[in-house]
Amino acid sequence: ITKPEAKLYLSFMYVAFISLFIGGLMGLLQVLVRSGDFELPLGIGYYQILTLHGVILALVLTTFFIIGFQYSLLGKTVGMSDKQRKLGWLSFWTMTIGTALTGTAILLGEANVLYTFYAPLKAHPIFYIGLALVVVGSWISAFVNWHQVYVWKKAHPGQKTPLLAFMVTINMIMWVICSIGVAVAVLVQFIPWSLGYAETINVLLSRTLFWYFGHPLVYFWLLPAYMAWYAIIPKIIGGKIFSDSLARLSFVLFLFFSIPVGFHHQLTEPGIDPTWKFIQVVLTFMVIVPSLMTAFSMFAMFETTGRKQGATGLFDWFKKLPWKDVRFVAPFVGMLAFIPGGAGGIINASHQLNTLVHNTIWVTGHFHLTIATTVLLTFFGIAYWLIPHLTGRKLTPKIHKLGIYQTIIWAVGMLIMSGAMHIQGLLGGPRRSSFSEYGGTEQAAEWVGYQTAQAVGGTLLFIGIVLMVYIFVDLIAFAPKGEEEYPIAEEEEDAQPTPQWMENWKLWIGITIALILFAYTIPMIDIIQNAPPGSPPFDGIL
Ligand code: HAS
Repeated sequence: ITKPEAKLYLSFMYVAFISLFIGGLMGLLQVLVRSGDFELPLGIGYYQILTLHGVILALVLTTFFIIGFQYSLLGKTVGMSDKQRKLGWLSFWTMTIGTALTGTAILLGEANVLYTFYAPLKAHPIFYIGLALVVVGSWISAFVNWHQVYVWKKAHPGQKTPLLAFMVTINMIMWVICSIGVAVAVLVQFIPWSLGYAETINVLLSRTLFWYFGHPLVYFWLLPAYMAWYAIIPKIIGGKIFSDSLARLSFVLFLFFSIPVGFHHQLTEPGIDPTWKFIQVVLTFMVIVPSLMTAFSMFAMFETTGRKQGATGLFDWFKKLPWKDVRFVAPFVGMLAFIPGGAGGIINASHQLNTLVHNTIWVTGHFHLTIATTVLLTFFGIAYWLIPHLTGRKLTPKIHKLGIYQTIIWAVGMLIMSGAMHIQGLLGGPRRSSFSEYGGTEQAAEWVGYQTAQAVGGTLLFIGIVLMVYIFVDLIAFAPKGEEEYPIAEEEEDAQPTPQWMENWKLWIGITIALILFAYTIPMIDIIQNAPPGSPPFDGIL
């Protein structure tokens, strides 16, 4: 990786880690407020900090980390030209300006609409314009990524695209197809409405367009973590990729089934025919399959590697894993968290069970296990080698140790916070609410202990964030100069060759679009034709 390239990739990382700190601080304030023992000073509103927390962590940190990481993967596997790098900067600045606009609207208290910005909650137009710029910037990066792969393919006719480049291509195809939904909602519905050109807004249409985007969004977060699990972790533990074809197939399945499933976020919403909800629930169960394939693949890779290193018996291979290497330990804890996190997702997706957990703080517990543990710990695992690789420094034994403490603090904090959220959710505790005794009801009194536990867990998580930011700064500026490897694994020697049809992009995109049209056309016509008179804006009490 050349110096100018490293500068580009690092810029994305700076924004990601600054976001981590700001978003984490907002999270700390929230759990403290919800414990009932703390009040926000200076007239700051609960929904102001909740919006900042959600937007800056779920949308900004993730997108910046992912795009920076993906650029580096492609730079490493297929190369990056000067022109592509310049366009890379264009994507960075477009996204950064968008983030600054959106952030300003939130900080001024003009956008207390949370990260899902459901209508009829209404924000200042700058909030939506900023978000639109973030999406446009990410599209520029998608086109740069595809161009990088295209140029490589032209220079290497008949060769299969390197696995990581194939994975980035899929993730960005999924991202562009799904973000068209949110772009339409923002440009056609929200911006004209917030500017006063449209008096009303079709609420159900805006929510449906949001979730058409919102569910694949969670896989846009997950797939870069899977890239590391499939193709980087094997190298770190001294093994090889279990199966190149299986890894590619699981990514293709994600492309098919990530998008036509948004209704599982809208199961309790009126105005959508139950048949279509049922169909999208079935498709949701299909998107579980590639994660189960990944789980299988990880176990197989761990066991094969351990046995090659001399492990015998049923579970000896487990001991052979490099337990002192933070590049492995952090993502591994992330994998462990995905076992309950994924099981929770399956519960959410089951229509009848969803009626129990929907809009309760159980859902918050679910996504703190998935995005805030599985994905984030994997991103930290990547940062431990990527940052020193880019800055020309060494990951020292001291940082390995600190990183393992960081992982433990995170795991314990999350166990307490997310565990308490799951239980409180089952007891009916609502999500997205500040502290309240609800008029002294008995049920609300039951929740208070769990809210205190969330404050304890959340405080530990904030300590974890401070430690992670310290590690980041160390790897940027203070760690000793040296070379850190960019670990990309090879395939097993006896692997079957990956079939040519794996790269039939027209077929993959064709099937994806056909599934989307099948799952969405009729309900969308229904939602548009039978729209009730639009809702007036609701921006009174926040
Ligand atoms: Fe989810 C709500 C369903 C996965 C994130 N989800 C959310 C929200 C977020 C989110 C942010 O159906 C809240 C949105 C909002 O604000 O309203 N989710 C699922 C399903 C899955 C799933 C079926 N979610 C994720 C991932 C996320 C994420 C991943 C972020 C990255 N989710 C839902 C539903 C709702 C929902 C409903 C709406 C709820 C409502 O009513 O509002 C599946 O993809 C999960 C499949 C995963 C597995 C796990 C496989 C396990 C693996 C680990 C293996 C471990 C190893 C370790 C190898 C089946 C791969 C080795 C261990 C040794 C011991 C050696």
